[in-house]
Amino acid sequence: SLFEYAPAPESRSVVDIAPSYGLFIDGEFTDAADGKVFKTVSPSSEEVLAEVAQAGAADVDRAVRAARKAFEKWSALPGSERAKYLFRIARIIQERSRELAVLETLDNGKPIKETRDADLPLVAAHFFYYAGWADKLDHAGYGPNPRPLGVAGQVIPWNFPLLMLAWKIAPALATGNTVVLKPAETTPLSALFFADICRQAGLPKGVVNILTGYGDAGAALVEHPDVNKVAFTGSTAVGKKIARHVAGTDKKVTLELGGKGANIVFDDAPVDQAVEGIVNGIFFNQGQVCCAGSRLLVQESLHDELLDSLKRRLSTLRLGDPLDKNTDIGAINSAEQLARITALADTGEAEGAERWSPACELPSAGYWFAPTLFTNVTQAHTVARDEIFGPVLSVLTFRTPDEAVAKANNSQYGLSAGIWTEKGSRILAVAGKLRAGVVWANTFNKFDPTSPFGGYKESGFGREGGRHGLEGYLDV
Ligand code: TXE
Repeated sequence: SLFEYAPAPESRSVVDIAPSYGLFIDGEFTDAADGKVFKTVSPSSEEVLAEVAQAGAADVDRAVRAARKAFEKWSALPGSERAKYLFRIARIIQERSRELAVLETLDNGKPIKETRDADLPLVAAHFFYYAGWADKLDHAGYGPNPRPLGVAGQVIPWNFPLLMLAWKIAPALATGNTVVLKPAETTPLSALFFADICRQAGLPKGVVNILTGYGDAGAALVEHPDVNKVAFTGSTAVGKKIARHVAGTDKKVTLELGGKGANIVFDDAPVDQAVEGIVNGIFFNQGQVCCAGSRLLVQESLHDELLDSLKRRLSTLRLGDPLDKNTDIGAINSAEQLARITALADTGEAEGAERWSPACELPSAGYWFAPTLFTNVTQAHTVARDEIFGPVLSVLTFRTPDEAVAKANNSQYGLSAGIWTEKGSRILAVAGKLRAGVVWANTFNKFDPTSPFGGYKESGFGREGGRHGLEGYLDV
């Protein structure tokens, strides 16, 4: 199918990384106004991949002005014309998906199995999906002539660099907005390759602008007076800062923040299938996933059997070179993130939770963390409450469905949850009581561009994906 196209990548020779890259403003690659640059390294080897321009406030201003100018023409195009560009971008992404998968694996550290089979197919799927909406906005259920907001300032994280870009840029362009996007400082490369794809697709200048840089550039973008819409995915702390700023302006905002997803396993669950779902839920992308199933809630009567199976399965996971097609667990994205994970895991141990990891050798270079389980965890433990954003699973138990729901909802976050049971009626009853933006049943971490995604509580607000994802970019 269109959405599953993914040729098998093999080696890094399929991607040609230049020694240095500029900012992408008004259709051209350009140096930062003050000439600043920073290096991006491969987290699996600490090898410097490239030097990248570091945007400052003057560059933000230049990019926003380019986007504003482009907005007049872009928003006036018939939707069917915008759709053509988006379809073209989607097809080029498919054609270049082998190269992009290897690039993403190098810059992010995640296994090629994931970039090839999950990230890239989903990136293309988002562009196809929103291309399809561009000429049907009158029929989206928002009344006639919904109108674009203007210039969208978008700031994204490093865990799914190209996919988060697709989640942000595809709906913005389909609805007639123009974009200034800042990728995360540890993963700038795929966004710059995307800029090249925009040129290849003949996208009019200024419709998409890419500013590589740090949080100060993100803040300058969010605070620029000529930005009409802010879309952010990242930490809850920065999300709150952004919300405070936006509250004093006429900007629209969507925020997709942290999570502490509960994966609830009832004693009638198919154990082997549940074990695969638990592994996928917390070790996919080394657990650096906002909707990760980082809390396992298992019914008491199944606890010992499930934990035995889970430990056996974890002992078979292969950690190592992310470009190896057999690798299950890649590198942690940065030294900072590794330090955060390490500190939280140490806190878990200090607070008395029981720590377990399978025997596995960590490579000497790069940033690595072994898959880790915490058992004997109570709700008071830090590892049961804080987002760890790493390959660390906290195991809690429950006796009744009501207790499972109460524990799952006992979190500042409300992004995701999973339910494992043979009983359909129980799935519906429990799902309806969970305060989580997405609830999976007998599966986990399944994504689809047609489904809205977003959080309750401190996981943010607004929805991305699906028809709901259009709403954040339209005045209706
Ligand atoms: O996030 P930041 P970090 C969580 C996860 C992780 C923690 C810290 O728990 O351990 O956050 O990660 C830009 N104004 N998530 O430090 O700083 C920054 O340059 C505007 C969950 O990487 O929020 C980057 O592009 N932008 C999450 C982006 O924000 C600012 C994904 C995210 O970085 C800014 C990532 C500012 N003041 C981390 N400061 C998820 N929801 O999936 C930084 N940035």
